[in-house]
Amino acid sequence: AALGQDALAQEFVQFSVESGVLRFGEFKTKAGRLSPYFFNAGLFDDGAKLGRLAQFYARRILASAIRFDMIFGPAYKGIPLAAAVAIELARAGRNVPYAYNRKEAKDHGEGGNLVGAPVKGRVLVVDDVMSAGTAARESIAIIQAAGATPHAVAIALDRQEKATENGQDVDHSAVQYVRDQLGLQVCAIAKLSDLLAYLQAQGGAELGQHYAGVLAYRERYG
Ligand code: OMP
Repeated sequence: AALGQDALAQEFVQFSVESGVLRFGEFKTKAGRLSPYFFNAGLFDDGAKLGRLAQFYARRILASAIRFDMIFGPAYKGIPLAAAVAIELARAGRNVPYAYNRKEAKDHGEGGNLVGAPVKGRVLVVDDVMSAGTAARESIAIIQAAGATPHAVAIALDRQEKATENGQDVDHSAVQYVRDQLGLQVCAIAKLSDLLAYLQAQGGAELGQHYAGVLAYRERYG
């Protein structure tokens, strides 16, 4: 990586591109934005890739000043992420409880929508991507309903986009909104700016040709 760049983020972007997780083309995001790139964390789809992904999260989380008592993985995609990150944190000497939710209400057996450790204390949400911030708000509501404190969110990719409120774009970024209005710290392995730096560094190579389109997207929604 070039001087001044975030080496871990550059390494992660490269890993994501090589794994086919980060792709270029035309994609519609959850917020209805037409994006020239898409990050599909579900394609970290073997043990080695999932393990490596968890190492990236753990390094970022441990290097951050974020203090937390437990990990929460929002259904569905956050569940394997939270589990893998919990394993990796324990390996690094930080063994914390983890829990996740199910989307379907259960009226037999143990009951309730939460599985795993009791949801209490300062909770770190482990999720895949933040775009407009809708998923983060859903996790916050679940944690609050359990009587715990939503404290921070760890994501693989911060798309650095404007938040939406009631389906409308607003002037602040999703991360800004989550930090300032909802009071949660956000820690991302990589951001859109890291992806742009990576693409720019490819120059005339095939990947470098996506730079202009991704930059234009940031101008529009960033
Ligand atoms: P927000 O809820 O708008 O922050 O969007 C985050 C969610 O969008 C993620 O949890 C994914 O389900 C999905 N997503 C991706 O997985 N990768 C992307 O590159 C973009 C999105 C998206 O739809 O914005």
